[in-house]
Amino acid sequence: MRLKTFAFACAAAALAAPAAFATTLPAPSGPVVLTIHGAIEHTNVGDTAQFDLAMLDALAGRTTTTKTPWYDGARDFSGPTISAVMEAVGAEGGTMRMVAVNDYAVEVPAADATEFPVIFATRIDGQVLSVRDKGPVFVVYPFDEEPDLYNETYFGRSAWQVVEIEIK
Ligand SMILES: Nc1nc2c(c(=O)[nH]1)N[C@H]1C(S)=C(S)[C@@H](COP(=O)(O)O)O[C@H]1N2
Ligand SMILES: [Mo]
Repeated sequence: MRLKTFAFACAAAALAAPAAFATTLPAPSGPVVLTIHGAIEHTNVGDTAQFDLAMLDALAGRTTTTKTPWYDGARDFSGPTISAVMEAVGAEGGTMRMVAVNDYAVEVPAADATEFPVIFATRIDGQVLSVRDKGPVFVVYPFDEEPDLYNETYFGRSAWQVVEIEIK
């Protein structure tokens, strides 16, 4: 019985291995919207992981319908989950330092992404978020599903116009 369990665990680990130990990401072919560096295992341009929009779209994502302090009423935000992006780069740190185009930066605990389905929204109501309108990447918490998050702590972590993330 114990041996069987062990054998099963080995088979499962072997199956998981190609993804878990992949050392490269495909290179971006379109305009780069997000660059991740620091404590990551998987890189594609030097020691950074760079994503174009198509690469972000290929990751597991979701649509979060929620009100926010920044728009009238509830809107549909969609994009990859932060956890999917962190998995894609093999993030190993406990903190994600989000850096925005206007040099706003905020440190977000990596645990937020495992506790809640936080997304890097690339679209609002199906339209690509332009830099003029909080794009290319906007950190969106599921406020309507998790009302306890609707406060200044999480508003501050709701960085918009994010272009760079340092994992540390
Ligand atoms: N890119 C960017 N994102 C940002 C900020 C910023 O200045 N730039 N401010 C943060 C903070 S500290 C809070 S509380 C809210 C502020 O939203 P408000 O400017 O609408 O009050 O957005 C967050 N996201
Ligand atoms: Mo804030």
